[in-house]
Amino acid sequence: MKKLMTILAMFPVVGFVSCQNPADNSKKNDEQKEEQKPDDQKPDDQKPDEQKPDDNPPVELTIDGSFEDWAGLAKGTYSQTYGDEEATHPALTHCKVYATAEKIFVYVEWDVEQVSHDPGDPNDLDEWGDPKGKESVPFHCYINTDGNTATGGFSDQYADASIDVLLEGFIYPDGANVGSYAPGAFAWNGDPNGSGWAWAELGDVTCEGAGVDGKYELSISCADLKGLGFPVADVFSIGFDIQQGWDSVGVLPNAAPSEDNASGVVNSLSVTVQK
Ligand SMILES: [Ca+2]
Repeated sequence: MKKLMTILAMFPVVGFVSCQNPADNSKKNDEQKEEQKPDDQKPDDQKPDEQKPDDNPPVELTIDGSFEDWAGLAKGTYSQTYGDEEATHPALTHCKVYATAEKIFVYVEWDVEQVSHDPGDPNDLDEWGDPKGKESVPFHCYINTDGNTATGGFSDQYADASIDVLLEGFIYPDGANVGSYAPGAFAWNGDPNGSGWAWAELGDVTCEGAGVDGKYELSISCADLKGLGFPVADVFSIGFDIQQGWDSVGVLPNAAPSEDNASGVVNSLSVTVQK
């Protein structure tokens, strides 16, 4: 919407410049004086873009496990979806996504009755030296970074099958407590619009995460995604899953299976970057 306003705001300026003519009569000069008011006295629609008040400038949300700042976001600046209780994997119940040029912010809720986390024996370590219990609740972000439905894949969970980057991390990093999000990043390396678990390791993407049982917020660094070769387009899309023992129990967006759509798989959630 802001882009459209910018284009509209350009027309009076273009019109004014094209009217400048040294042979203008006095009436014209009076009109020019009227037009040449300082920018800050002009109506909003005649101000240069950089001086126009922006009702909804991009904001930086704080990842601290309290969610008040999400409630303050203006309608239309973020995307959200609610899970269908009849979905095949219904444990994720709601998500909101808000993106700026710097970060993608995610807020997600799940049904704690459907997601157990087993801290396990803290001395029972996996091959990386981490407690095995931490792997009880993997959380994935699937990002169609380029917004292009011809690239990426993973039709298993998203009908548009255009996921370019996967982030894989844990909601309970120590197995016991909700903690920050420190995922690994992977690029789709299957067929375009293909299916299967076909990902190639990319490296690290800086994220933060915080929350409580059933509610979580996280941020993803757009600069890091760009650095790995996956800049985030002005309109991109994203989806999420929460797992138990490496199987999805919650997927968003989702739908109830129907005659036309037996799997209940739907498109990833479209998000417009706020600038
Ligand atoms: Ca894509």
